[in-house]
Amino acid sequence: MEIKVIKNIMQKYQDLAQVNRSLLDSYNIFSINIMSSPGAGKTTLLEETISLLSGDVKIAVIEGDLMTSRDAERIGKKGVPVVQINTQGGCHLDSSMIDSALKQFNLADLDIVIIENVGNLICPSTYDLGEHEKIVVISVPEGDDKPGKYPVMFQEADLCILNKVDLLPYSNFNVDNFLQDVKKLNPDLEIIKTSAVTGEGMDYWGQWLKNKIKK
Ligand SMILES: Nc1nc2c(ncn2[C@@H]2O[C@H](COP(=O)(O)OP(=O)(O)O)[C@@H](O)[C@H]2O)c(=O)[nH]1
Ligand SMILES: [Mg+2]
Repeated sequence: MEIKVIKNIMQKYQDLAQVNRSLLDSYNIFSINIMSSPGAGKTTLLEETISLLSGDVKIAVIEGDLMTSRDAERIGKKGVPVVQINTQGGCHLDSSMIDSALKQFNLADLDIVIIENVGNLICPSTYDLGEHEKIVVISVPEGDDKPGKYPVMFQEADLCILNKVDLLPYSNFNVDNFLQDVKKLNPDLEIIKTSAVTGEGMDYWGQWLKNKIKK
């Protein structure tokens, strides 16, 4: 009986994810779910992406954190619509939270909705929020061994961003080992190397995102 209840809850989240995706589709909006450990550089990448694409592309951001609205304040300063979700201890966002957040935006005026998930390489990987693509961000100081340790995240991802490449000269991060490990888990996963600080790779990433716009 208990198992049945759990199943029903999961089905509810899955159905709502589909509702979110259909809503985004009806407005021709492309949506991504960005996941990483805390501090890999998600918010910084978003700040720089907004600077890079503003004018051309209309972006809104949903920020997920356990507590505080610090990331939403950072994104708000960039002049785009932003909603902060506080999970109050929850380790991932779910589709009902995204449903509530989407209601805060004027969807007719958007090209892209970017979701910054709670910092964590485990829980967020298996929750469908209704996004179109999942992006995993790994940063150089975390070490090159993370794909093997957190395989589901890399198996579920549609794109991998290797951030903080400006720190490679000061680290023992082995890019070849990293690429090989990722390939074993997800042979077709594209990897973009970036530095949100020096701007390396940011034009390529901006173009990747622009190519996904549906209108
Ligand atoms: N050296 C370097 N630092 C970065 C880069 N991207 C982000 N950071 C720094 O990493 C820290 C965490 O960044 P933040 O964007 O808040 O990470 P988040 O927790 O994933 O959102 C901040 O001090 C950023 O300035 C990068 O490409 N290179
Ligand atoms: Mg952040």
